[in-house]
Amino acid sequence: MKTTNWLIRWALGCVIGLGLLGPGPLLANDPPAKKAGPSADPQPLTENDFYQIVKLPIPDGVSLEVGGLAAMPDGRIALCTRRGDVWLVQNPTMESGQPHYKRFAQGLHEPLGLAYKDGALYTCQRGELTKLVDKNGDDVADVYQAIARIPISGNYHEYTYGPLIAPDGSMFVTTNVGFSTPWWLAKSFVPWRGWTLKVHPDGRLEPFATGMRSPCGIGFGPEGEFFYADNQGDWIGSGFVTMVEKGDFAGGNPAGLAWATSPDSPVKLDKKTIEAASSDRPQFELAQAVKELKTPAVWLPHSILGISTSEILAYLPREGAQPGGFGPFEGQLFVGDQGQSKIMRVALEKVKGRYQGVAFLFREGFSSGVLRMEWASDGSMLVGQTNRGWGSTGPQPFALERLKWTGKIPFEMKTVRAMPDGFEAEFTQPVDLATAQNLANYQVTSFIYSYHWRYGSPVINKQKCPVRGVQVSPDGLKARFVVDGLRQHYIHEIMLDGVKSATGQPLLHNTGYYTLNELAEGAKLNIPLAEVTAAPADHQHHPMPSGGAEKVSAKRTTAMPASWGKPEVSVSLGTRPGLVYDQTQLQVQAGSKVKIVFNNVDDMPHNFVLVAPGKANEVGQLALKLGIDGPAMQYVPNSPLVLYHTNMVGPGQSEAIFFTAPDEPGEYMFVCTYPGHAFKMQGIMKVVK
Ligand SMILES: [Cu+2]
Repeated sequence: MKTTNWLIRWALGCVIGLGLLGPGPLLANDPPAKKAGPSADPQPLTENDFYQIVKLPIPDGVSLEVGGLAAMPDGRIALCTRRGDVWLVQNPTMESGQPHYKRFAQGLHEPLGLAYKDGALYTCQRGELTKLVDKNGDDVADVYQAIARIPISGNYHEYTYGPLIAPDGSMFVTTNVGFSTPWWLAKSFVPWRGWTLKVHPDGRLEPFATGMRSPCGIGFGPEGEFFYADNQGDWIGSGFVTMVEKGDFAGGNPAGLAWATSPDSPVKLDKKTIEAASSDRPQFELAQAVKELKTPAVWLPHSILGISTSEILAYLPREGAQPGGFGPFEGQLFVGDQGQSKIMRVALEKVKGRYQGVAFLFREGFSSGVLRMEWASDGSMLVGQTNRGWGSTGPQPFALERLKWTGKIPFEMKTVRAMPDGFEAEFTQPVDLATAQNLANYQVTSFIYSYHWRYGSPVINKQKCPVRGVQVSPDGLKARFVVDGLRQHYIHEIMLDGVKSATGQPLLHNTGYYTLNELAEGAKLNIPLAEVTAAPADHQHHPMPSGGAEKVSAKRTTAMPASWGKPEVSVSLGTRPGLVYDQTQLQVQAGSKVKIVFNNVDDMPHNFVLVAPGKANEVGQLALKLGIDGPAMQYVPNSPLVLYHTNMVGPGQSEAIFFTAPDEPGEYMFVCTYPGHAFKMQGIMKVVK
């Protein structure tokens, strides 16, 4: 009976939702066949109830490591692989049987972008923007024409992305910096590395903007502006998306400024000005003095909303596409992530003429690293994937999948808008009034990252922001809440755990990250406000990763137990550049007294976490789930799978730990749980009788 009632309410909710969003597709499927639990609430739905991942078969023997995707007017999809091939895929939506693959071009140098225009395909090889033309209609390129040379030095990290073709026929191309010493430190060895370039139809290169470090993601914004996404690294505390205009120093990595003195450079900024500003303070402080430095429109907090930002795909009205055919998020951006095999959703707004907005997790669970997304002819999203040998949450080395909206509306924060005294969340379905009016269901925490030459950044200046009042709109689709202590330029984590839909569903994703570049103006909410309760003190302090022994637990003993006399096994374990330990096979006797000295000679923090056999990836996943609490917890999850661990050990530091080896023989694993390292940085500690 309950189930039936709920199904009716659910269906009603959907119809209401669709009605409010204007004409939309009819429900593609019946309501989910899940039964309501013993409580009055229905079983929580999952991402898969709303957006389904459909795998496309790939021909045997083909390493389809997708580097670029381009929709063709006839419904086919063209894709290039970083191995150097271009394929045409017929029937990618599998409406009439299996997809059919035809190799269109080969022998290209790591193409990482693809675009279609007027019967030709365009791709960026490392050192060239190339036009591919099939002259005789046999679906094989007969002409490989160099449109423009892109300078390369030969450094392994000099990827080239694009093109993205603008309405005027010019093409945006972005260039990765090279890496020098230490191995991760960006360097622009040749002109226009670390830049956005505009290539004109006559092949002329126009330097457009710099600050780029690893600009894998490029795309158009809501009004056709050029947007790009970057990856965490030196000078870049976390991934982000931002709009780029000519003359911007938009990413913040100064390597490309090596060419700012060139007469062709639209960015007149002294590289030394930036390098001298390296500090533990946030980027926006410097941006107030340096007008070219553009802080991100929207940050994607590291390890929470990805670790290696990739494609930007706008969900805008398209010719031939049914409005709303991919669900209720029109006007927003989808942003991929390679390392965590997932897609984020970014809702932008302009405040005082400048873009800012909120980012949410949208869909997890792809088979490999999400590198490229493109719209298929039926309105679904094609997702091209590769882990590039670096590893990704999705375990496959490559995949081509399609993300399909089921026609059901997930209960989500559709967007969050800045208000002069807080935020307004807009929902995809009406809320349940009782839970939406409960202030305890609103948690806001603000934080930011340091701007410095080191790799990445801890979360700094974290602060709890008390929520003091909430007003729900009469239609139940909006909740405006008053937040104390808003900070301009900061990321505000907005967690609405506990807010339910009128049909009793929890939010599919209950947390958004709003980058508050500008404070909104306008009327404040005139409602009685709750008293401020003291913010918990633990949110003020942010220990940098260190080898210090400030907190020694049962799993981390940094002084030899007095009863030992001396260790029975003493191991010195180090690190090497490229996310590896210097040894990956250790062996100890069961029950023996072990001392491990972990020497981190690398230039980024690492730790040593001994885990149960086969559990390195799982523990790595748990570490990622720590979110913005990760740094303070040394990225070590509180889990029985963790047996012993060091703290995060900074570059050039070391830490010794003492433990008794397990009694049970087996192949235990050790792993570094720093976000992004766990899938690569692993080893085995064999425990023998
Ligand atoms: Cu590590």
